[in-house]
Amino acid sequence: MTEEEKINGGNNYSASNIQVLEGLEAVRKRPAMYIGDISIKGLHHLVYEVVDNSIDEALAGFCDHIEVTINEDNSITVQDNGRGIPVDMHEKEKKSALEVVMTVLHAGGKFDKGSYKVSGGLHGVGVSCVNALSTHMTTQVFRNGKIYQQEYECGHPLYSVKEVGTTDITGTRQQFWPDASIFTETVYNYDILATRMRELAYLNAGIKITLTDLRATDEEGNIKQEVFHSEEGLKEFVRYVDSSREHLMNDVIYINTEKQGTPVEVAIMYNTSYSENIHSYVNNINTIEGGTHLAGFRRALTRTLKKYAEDNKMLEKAKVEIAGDDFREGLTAVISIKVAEPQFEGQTKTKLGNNEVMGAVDQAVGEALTYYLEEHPKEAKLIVDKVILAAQARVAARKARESVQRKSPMSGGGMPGKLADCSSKDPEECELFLVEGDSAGGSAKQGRNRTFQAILPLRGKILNVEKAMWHKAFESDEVNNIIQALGIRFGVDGEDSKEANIDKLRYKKVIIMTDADVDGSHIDTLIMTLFFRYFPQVIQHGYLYIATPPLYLCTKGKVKEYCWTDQQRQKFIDTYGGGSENAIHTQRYKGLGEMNPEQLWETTMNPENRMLKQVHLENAAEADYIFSMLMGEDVGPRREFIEKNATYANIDA
Ligand code: 0RA
Repeated sequence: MTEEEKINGGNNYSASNIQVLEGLEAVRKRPAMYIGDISIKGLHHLVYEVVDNSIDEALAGFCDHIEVTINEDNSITVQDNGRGIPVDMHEKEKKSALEVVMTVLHAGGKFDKGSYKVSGGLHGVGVSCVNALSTHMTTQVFRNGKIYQQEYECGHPLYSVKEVGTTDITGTRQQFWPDASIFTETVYNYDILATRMRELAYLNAGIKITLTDLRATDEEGNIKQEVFHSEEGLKEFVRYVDSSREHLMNDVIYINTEKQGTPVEVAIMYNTSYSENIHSYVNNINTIEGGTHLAGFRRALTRTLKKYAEDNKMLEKAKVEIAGDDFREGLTAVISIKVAEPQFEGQTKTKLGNNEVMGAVDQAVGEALTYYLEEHPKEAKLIVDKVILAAQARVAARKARESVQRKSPMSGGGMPGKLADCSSKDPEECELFLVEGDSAGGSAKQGRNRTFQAILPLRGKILNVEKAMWHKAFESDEVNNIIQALGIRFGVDGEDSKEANIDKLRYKKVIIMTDADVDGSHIDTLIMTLFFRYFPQVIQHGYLYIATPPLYLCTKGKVKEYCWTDQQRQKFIDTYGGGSENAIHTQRYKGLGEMNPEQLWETTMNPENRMLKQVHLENAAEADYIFSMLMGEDVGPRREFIEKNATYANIDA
């Protein structure tokens, strides 16, 4: 840019646009209000926001390829082959439409795109937010045979939209550099972006999304790149999520229709597992809290299967009352609907409130499922048999629970005998440590701050709930102890249900504390599986953590330092031993048991010093896929996955 352009830019944008600048300043002042948070999560949401606009253009029917590139300097480029953002003069704002889109909050909605734009929630805040939170952004529009360009710093245009060349393509190209003074983290994670791009490709059949990482080349100099593209949409999504499960049906039940003006897409598969996995989306947003679309789906499923089973006299021999939950054991489904004006409710604004949607989904699923059952009697019988088995297991589970509550050795208040509770009763400040083994449990009890830290020792490997029927979990002492200690109840008002109720959760920090070895990380995974399958709300609220005991204690004379990594240990040796290990004493901790209570407190339990890893649930469908593969029956895909990923790091990413 020439000096002259800079001056022009200044003249054009300083005086007359105070309101606009204030808008973007607000985003920079309170970024979390607009993009959720300023951590690694928010950093990745910037990409989703830009890609969303291209997806909208694709849904309008004008774009079928989106290229996302992580550049070497951790900037991101998103290019689509749509019509290109309009560049003509915007009547009211008296400047290029492109500039309005890039610099005015929520400007996206001012164009009549006639598609399903989201209001509220994490998405749909507009590309101007990304612009505001980037030190630099460059937009190029390929349109009318010309290339138009504008650049910005922290959302402020550096010059008016200008022509920079000619072209024979159409589309929009955005490149942005996230502001390191705003985000706590500015290095992009390929896997996080890949997971979302894969999901978007399944949710929007026919669109090709190319993800390229220019930071990473393999030994042969090949650039890391994946193309996500699905012709069959949700049908393939369900196959992917369920790929390591054994299916009850030949193929996915697939519904793609429009009811009462609402596009409804649903894919359903029954498998031999014991969990219910329904993933629902509204306008490509994962509605983890459910809502009216999910309610409509459940209602149709229950009504249709029940009627089919009754009409065919299949329930008479069952001798148990079938509950709603029973119809969903071993069910994997994805529901994706588009709503013009979605109302998002709930704690995380991911619960759909629109009432008119319930009937639309109910009708679509009811009709299609009725037809399927009539056409596939063999598979219908397998499904109904499975439902009856689930009902019997549920009744057995209730009996197991009741007998535990009657006879098990509980300390005061119905708490497990092994629990060393804290004195505070305020969940906000209370922490529960789930500790591997009685001996480490003993050290933790001695080392803890008993005001707010409770200890529950666990005997070795807990039950793998991925492979166990529902009632088996309630026959396990360890699982029961965890449920009792946490204060989790199942079902509301005494009604039988698999839905956990965490209203009376007794600790808002639950910390898994295991040895830093292979067995320890296996136990971590078993416990995370239990939480994910039985009470995912605890993870969703961010209450589940993993403690990280140090690997070494390094000593030189009076200087003592705990080290969590080999690099930290090497640094100690370099600093205090002149690079020689001889003058240094390093003690390697193999297990928690090797630390005395004071050391355990100091390194792993004291909030002042400890380092906790929070367990995140960023993408439920992907977590479902990973847990079923890691912990399920089928070993083939598990081996492949572990070989590809080498560590378990992905499951808490
Ligand atoms: C408004 C109107 C038109 C296209 C777009 C927005 C548009 C926005 C983005 C954002 C990323 N890629 C995009 N591609 C298109 C239609 C203008 C016309 O009538 O040609």
